This record gives sequence, C-alpha cells and structure tokens, in this order.
Amino acid sequence: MEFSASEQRAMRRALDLARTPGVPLGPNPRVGCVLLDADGAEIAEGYHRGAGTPHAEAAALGEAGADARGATAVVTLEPCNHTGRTGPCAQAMVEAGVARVVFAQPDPNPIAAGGESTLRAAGVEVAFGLMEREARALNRAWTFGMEHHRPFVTWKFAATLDGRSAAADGSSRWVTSHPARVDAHRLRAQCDVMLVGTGTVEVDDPELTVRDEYDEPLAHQPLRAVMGLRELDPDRRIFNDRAPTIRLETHDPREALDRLHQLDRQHVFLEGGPELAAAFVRAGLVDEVVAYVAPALLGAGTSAVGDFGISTIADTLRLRITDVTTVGTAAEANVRLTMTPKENH
Ligand code: AOF
Ligand code: ZN
Repeated sequence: MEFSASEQRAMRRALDLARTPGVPLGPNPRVGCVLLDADGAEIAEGYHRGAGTPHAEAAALGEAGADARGATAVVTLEPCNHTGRTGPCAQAMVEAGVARVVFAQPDPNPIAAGGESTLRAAGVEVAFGLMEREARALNRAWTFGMEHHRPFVTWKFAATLDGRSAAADGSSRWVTSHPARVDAHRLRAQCDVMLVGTGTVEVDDPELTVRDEYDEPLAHQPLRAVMGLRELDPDRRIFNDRAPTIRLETHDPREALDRLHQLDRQHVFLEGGPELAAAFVRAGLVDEVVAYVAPALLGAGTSAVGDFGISTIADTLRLRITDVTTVGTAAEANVRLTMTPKENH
C-alpha cells in the first residue's frame, strides 16, 4: 500500500503520542491519532489516556470539529467498530466526514475489530500496515494477550556468573549491583503483575513493590500475586498495604495465567524462585527471559532455575539473545541479557 510523506510523518507523531509518559498500562492499548487536511498539514491530534477515557480517534475528532470533513486520519491501531466503554470510532469517523484512514496495526481484539470494513462500506478510503511493527511493539503485551488468550510472561532473575541466585546458606542480598536492581524496578513498572511462589515469600520475604532509585514506591503499583498452596504468615511484606496482592492457589502455571487473564492482566513479571521458574519453563510458558548477571562467583548455592526435566546436553533449552546491555559502571557493572526461547528444531 502507498503512503505519502506526510502520512509517514503523521504516523511517527501518532506513535509518539501513543507513548506519552504517564498513560496507564492495560487493560487498554496505547493508541495515537493525527488528522491531516487535504494538503497533508496537521489539523488535530489525540491519544488514549487509559481505560474508560475517549479513544485516540475520538480525542482527535473532538479537537478538529468541523475541520475533520475531508481529512485523512492516521492512527496507530485500526479504528474500533464496537460500543464498549466508549462509542465506535469507525462510525464516528464516517459521521465526521473523514475521507481516508491510514492505520498501522489491524485490531487483534475480536470484540472491537471490523473498523476497516465499516469504513470501506461507507466509502472511506483505507490503507494499513504503515509502521505496523512499531505499533505492535508499542502494545506488545496487549497484542500478545489478544492473540494467545493469556498474559505475556517475562521471567527475570539475578545471578552470579555461575548461575546462582543465592549462597549455600540461603542469603541472597545482594547478588547484583544497585544500578542493576534499579533497572529491574524500571522493568517491573512496565508489567501489570509481579508473580512469585510461596517459597520465595517464605524465604526472601520480598515486598515486591516498584520503587524509584531512592527506594521510594511509585504511585502506581502493579498487582502482586503469590502462586502455590502453602499457608503463609499474613505478616509477610507482600501482604502489606502498599499494593494489592492476590493468591493463586495452584501449582499449574497455565491455571495461574488463566486466572490473571480473567483479571485483564497482560504482562506477568515472574520473579522467582527457582521452582516457580522451573514450572513455567517446563510448561513452555516463558516468553521472554531477562537475566541480570553479576561478574561474581559462588561455587555453591541455589541456581536461578530448578530442575525442569533436562538430563542430557542434547535437550538443553537454548535461548536467543535479543539484547545485551551493561548496567552500571566500574565495580557496579552488571550485564542485562534479554532473551527469547528459541524454537527447538
Ligand atoms: C483504546 N483506546 O484509543 C482505541 C482502542 O474498553 P473500550 O470499550 O474503550 O475498548 C477498547 C478496545 O477498543 C481496544 O481493545 C481496542 O480493540 C479498541 N481501540 N482502544 O483503549 C483507543 N482506539
Ligand atoms: Zn475506538
């Protein structure tokens, strides 16, 4: 499909708008929209500010008013076709007299999809696929959830060079450096649930809140979830009032993810311990691995992941590296490896 230079510029702007800091994550996607006049000049723009607020298209149409007649709408996501928390955007565009719609990503939400055909049926010209990769990346977890009917799972761990997350006596504070831990909090903040096993709650007593570099909790906290059947002391820090916490009383990762999906959660940050990680790996339910590796050796102690059923080298679970970054400097330098499970041939 053909896109003009002004449409390309507008899509870049729409992607930036969608990324506006402070927009709450999930359960809705991040969306941006720019309206252009017949000469390709910008008339109006809008972006989505979180569930229940107007969609990006509605915001832009509202700003444009009567000027929307004959305009080209450039949107990061296919305009919706449903009446949900707000009205259908495809219909609103038709009514406003929009002449052409360019969108990046087709809507993977079966309830909202169909905007393209509604627009075409009303005589609006439609083109899509412009910067689709960027748009999908912007709503990676949301898109994944729509397509797989479960949340995206990032398993994060911190380990020494020999893959250990705790010493032989159980002590684990700290394996990685302060900058690496601050970086992990930044990633936590991008998820909407942090998951640990009952064993980790008992042994490590993590608070599992998201904190800034001064160790102050952020205003918005993801949900905390504890998986497993063991009874837990209600005085554990994870049950404090700094963030909501739920219990997932199962040992089955699939069941836990189903439950989180029902709760509209899209991105699970799996934080340990080794048994929980092993259960997810064994079930094939890890979609991304983020490993913080410290240039340190323990020689004994608990490894980051427990036994998940591999006994011979030919069966090694191999991952593909998507990013390697050094976090911190000098004595505080650690390496962050981001990986995806490689399809076994
Ligand atoms: C958004 N913001 O800017 C656009 C969306 O929960 P609702 O009723 O507001 O509908 C959400 C669905 O609408 C969403 O899953 C997506 O398919 C579509 N488009 N959603 O939250 C927007 N354009
Ligand atoms: Zn809409």
